Amino acid sequence: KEIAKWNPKALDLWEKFAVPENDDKESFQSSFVRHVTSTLARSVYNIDNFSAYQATAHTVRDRLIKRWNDTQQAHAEVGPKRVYYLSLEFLLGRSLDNALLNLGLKESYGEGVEDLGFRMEDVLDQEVDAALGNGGLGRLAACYMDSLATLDYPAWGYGLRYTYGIFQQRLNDGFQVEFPDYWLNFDNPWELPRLDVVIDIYFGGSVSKYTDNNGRVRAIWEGGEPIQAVAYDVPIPGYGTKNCINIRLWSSKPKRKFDLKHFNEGQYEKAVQAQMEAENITAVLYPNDNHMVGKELRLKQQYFWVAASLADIVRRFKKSEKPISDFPKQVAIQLNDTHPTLAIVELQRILVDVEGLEWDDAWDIVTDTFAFTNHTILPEAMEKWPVPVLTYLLPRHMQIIFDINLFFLQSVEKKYPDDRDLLARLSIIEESSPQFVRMAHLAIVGSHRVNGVAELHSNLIKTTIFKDFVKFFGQEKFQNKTNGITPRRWLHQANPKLSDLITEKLGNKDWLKDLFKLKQLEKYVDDPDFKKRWVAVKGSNKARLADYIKKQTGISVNSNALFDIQVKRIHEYKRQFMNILSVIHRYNLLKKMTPKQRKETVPRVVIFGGKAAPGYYIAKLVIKLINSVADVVNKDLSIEDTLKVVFIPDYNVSVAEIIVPASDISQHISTAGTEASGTSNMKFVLNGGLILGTVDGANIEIHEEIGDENIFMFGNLADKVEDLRHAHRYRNKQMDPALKAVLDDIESGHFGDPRIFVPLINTLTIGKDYYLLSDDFGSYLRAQDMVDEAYKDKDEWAKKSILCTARMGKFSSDRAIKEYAESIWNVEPIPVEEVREHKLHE
Ligand code: F58
Repeated sequence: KEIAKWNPKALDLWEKFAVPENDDKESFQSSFVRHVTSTLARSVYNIDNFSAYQATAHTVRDRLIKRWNDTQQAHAEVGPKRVYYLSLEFLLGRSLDNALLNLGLKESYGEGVEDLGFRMEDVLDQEVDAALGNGGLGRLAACYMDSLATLDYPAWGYGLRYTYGIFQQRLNDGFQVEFPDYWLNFDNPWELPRLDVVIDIYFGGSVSKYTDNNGRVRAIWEGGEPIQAVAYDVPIPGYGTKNCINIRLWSSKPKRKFDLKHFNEGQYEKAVQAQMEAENITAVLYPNDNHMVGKELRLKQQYFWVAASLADIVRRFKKSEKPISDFPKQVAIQLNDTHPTLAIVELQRILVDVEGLEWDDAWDIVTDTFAFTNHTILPEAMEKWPVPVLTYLLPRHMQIIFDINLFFLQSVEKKYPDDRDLLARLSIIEESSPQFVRMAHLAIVGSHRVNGVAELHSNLIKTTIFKDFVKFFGQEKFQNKTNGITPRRWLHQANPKLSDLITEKLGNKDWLKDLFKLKQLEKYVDDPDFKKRWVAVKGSNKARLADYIKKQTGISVNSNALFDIQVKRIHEYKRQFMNILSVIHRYNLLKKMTPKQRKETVPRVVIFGGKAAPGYYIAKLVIKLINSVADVVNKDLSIEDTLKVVFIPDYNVSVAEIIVPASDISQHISTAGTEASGTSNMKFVLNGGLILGTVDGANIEIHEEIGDENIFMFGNLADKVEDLRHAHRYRNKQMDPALKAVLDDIESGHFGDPRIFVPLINTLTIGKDYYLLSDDFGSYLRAQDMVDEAYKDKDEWAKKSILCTARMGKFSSDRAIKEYAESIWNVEPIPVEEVREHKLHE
């Protein structure tokens, strides 16, 4: 408006030169060449695949920014309730292919690139993954952002911009070695630095009390050291919509560039120390999966992130000029696990200390705003922080936590007088020496909804770790939201051939927005031509994986063999150890067979992949054992290619996109009750791979959807696990003979120096076999036999594969997000295009 007043003709110019919406081939090519010459300072004479990737990425980025701006403007216009997803991890993977597909540009830009002398495949392959996450939890956050954007929800993600993402894994003599993942080495076209969005975050200092004009005692926190949080925005485009949402990642930066006092005293090192410490906060992603490490820096990361995010959220709310009591009507905040729990305390602090609200009024706003998702039941993963550390870093927050606990325990006591044990069990403070703050307790008390991530898991947390909270708060507060995955990345992008075949059969791409439409594929299960094409797609995906394996490991595998895959973080509860033990068992059987018997068996390629946390000794030994077994088996010509074992190094999102479409069988074999949900199980089945799994996590619901005939389930049930653990101590000698034979084989030195594996084997013998490998080994082997038998009937197998895909509608992250939106957040979609058109007509 100001510009129009000053120069009435200016707006016409702005209109004329607005970023062109043109998505045709020529517009792409002109933009590509412009970026090569202006952005990259290169020319046709010195451009390689990497520069071609950069030029393509920048062209797409221009389009994304346009949508991003339009979306933010439309939201500002309507002023809707927004949802904020706070996650310490967003495991996005690559962005270019995804953006091209979601924006509908893949074809025209693909042709455009080819005309200019490049192959789109090679161009896409230049991108490094954004690997700001460990595993399931971080990838779930990325799938949820895709669904939020696709379903037109006004949503924001908030996280940290780590300089180093999850480490790169390489193998040295079969052992894992870790290398830093410096993903920002080259420019990152997928982020928009917002150097003007800067927030000061304080640590330390002290609290003093004063009496305000109304005679009320108030607290002020002062004297802390400031560190700056700088915003970097990552646009997330929806599929088949103009909606483009934002993930805001914070990067830490020193407030003052230099400590002049030290510098003038000639202490240069001290002068830069503060600067380095500030930058350290967002330097590195902690590489643990399902395990708490109580590092002070980790706690600083958590507070830095939630304080910056809340300041940003409150600032945006205040622009609406609504009364502060309307906050929960405008803002829903989802806590992805307990990592952002300090946000509850920070909002209470802002409302009471800064806005001057009464405690109870503030607390109602806080609890109406937050909801909390739990992702694990494992005790070693539960976050707790020592009170002395919190007191020193965040003195005011520690006082507030004590007050929250006091008022909470008073209300418990009122309802259940004389139950001191109940008070101790529910308390947010663990009364040990030193005391600890139990973050899950704080998250439950400060939220209006708590959810688990699959039915079994949600029921288990209600009856075990959170049982007392259910008794106090009632059932309604505790819900289930079964996880989901985005079909855009995990079928359309990762498996283009299958996606094309499905689209051809169904007549359109509507299934990508309504996955239940896949049901229509069931009509064709007995159509020989369709089955043949379905099998051919699987075959070509297996050939693609075989090529990748050859390139990465040098191992040649036969792509007509059964591909049996277990890829996920390496953890004792996930039982990769049990898998490799069964491989040894298989190998020994094959060796004993006559050539004729061998000819009748189903050849297998057993594929592993996954990272072990750098400090997780037993998990690292599992990787070594897999590689040692692979060395022996793959060299043994006597078994005539009936078995190969492969460990694919550096498993990550983009590698998963090659692996997932290529499975015949994938394994999800956690001890019952330990895997909260699992999400790779969904990805494999959606791509027509069958699963071999335990009665755990989302396997159970997948089984319900796809039916008995299409899944191989085995093992003890969750309700037996506790008793079996107790029984164990007495019965080492009765170990399953097949298991014992395999352990003997390792100990005999058949797979290299057996001394290396002693601590691993001890987990089953001297240890208590906590994850019950001995109890499940027999039924596991029987299930494996059933897989072999079933695979012999190729026609039946093809039918199972089709039915798997056809029945996976439930596991779209769109379904999950709609459930969150309707029964937790109370937010509505805002169709950006409609808002803009409406605005134009005004
Ligand atoms: C995973 N948790 C669950 N945590 O293990 C898996 O069953 C579930 O499907 C998935 O969440 C999504 O709900 C998980 O990945 C982590 O990686 C945390 C990272 C930060 C430290 C603690 C573990």
